[in-house]
Amino acid sequence: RGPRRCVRCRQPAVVELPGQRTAFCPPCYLHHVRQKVARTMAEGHMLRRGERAVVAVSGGKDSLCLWDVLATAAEADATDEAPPLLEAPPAGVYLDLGIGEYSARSRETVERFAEARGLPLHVVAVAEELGAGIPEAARSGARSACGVCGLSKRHLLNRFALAEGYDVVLTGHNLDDEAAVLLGNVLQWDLEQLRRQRPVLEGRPGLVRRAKPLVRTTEWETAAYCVVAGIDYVVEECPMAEGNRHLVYKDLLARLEDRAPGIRSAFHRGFLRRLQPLLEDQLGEQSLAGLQPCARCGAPTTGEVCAFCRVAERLAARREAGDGAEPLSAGA
Ligand code: Q46
Ligand code: ZN
Repeated sequence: RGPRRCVRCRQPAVVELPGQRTAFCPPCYLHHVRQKVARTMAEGHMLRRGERAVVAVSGGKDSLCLWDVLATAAEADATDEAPPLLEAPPAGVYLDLGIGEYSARSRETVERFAEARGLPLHVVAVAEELGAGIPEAARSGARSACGVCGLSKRHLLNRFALAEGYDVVLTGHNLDDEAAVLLGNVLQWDLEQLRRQRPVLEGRPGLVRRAKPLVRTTEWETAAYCVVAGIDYVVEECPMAEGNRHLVYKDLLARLEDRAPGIRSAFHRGFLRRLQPLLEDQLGEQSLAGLQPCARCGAPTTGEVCAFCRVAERLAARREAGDGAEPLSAGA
């Protein structure tokens, strides 16, 4: 048996997809990922013609892969097989989380990527908006680092997109992430989180649409894309991730996938087809009805003051009281 051949052009293959009987040469592999993303976006109605999108970039493989795919698609000529996603290469927005060296390296990586391709990049510093970077914010109270980080990302990306007039924020969540979040939500039977776990969260007054074009693309595929496309990305994990349950779920699913190739995708796809629509029917209206504008910032929230503003107020109060040095709350 000779060397494996690319399934598209019959040249020698360099990328063999685990669990799938396909292999590609470098250009056809990039084409394959771009096609998959284009299809996911079209089927999910993630972007409508003429809309402005911004890509949330972290410096990791997923978000840089996504940004590259979208920038390339916008430049592809109209006869290319991939349907055009955007009229112009999209801007990126980088959220500086204030996590020491890790954030500094991530920012440099994103800036280099943007500069080399002539893509517009915005930077939002969490410390400026929240009053402290993620590590300090986590030390100040009831939420874990990843808890404050997640809510700050959602809040600040939305605020940025609203202020700049973007129609949609695109994020680099991949299939491995989505399946791990799904497993976590199922283990807790968190029905409200399950209802909200969709590739597209439609916009409404005060909330910009959010979409995840990589929901069908695995982490392995985005890493391979970056290697083949020559994209330099931050390989190290965020130092605050330690002890994060998400990583445990991800690891469990990766081990399952080794034994039963395709199971992760079947798990996630089955949920989106079978269970999520039922939850939306049952719980959708009810959860929309409970939203009102935050008394401080106006963002839609279920309470009087949104979670982001509550953390910011807590930080400000501590600073006023002059105690910034409380130990990390265990297991928070
Ligand atoms: S960046 Fe933020 Fe992640 Fe770091 S603090 Fe946790 S949530 S692990 S994607
Ligand atoms: Zn608020």
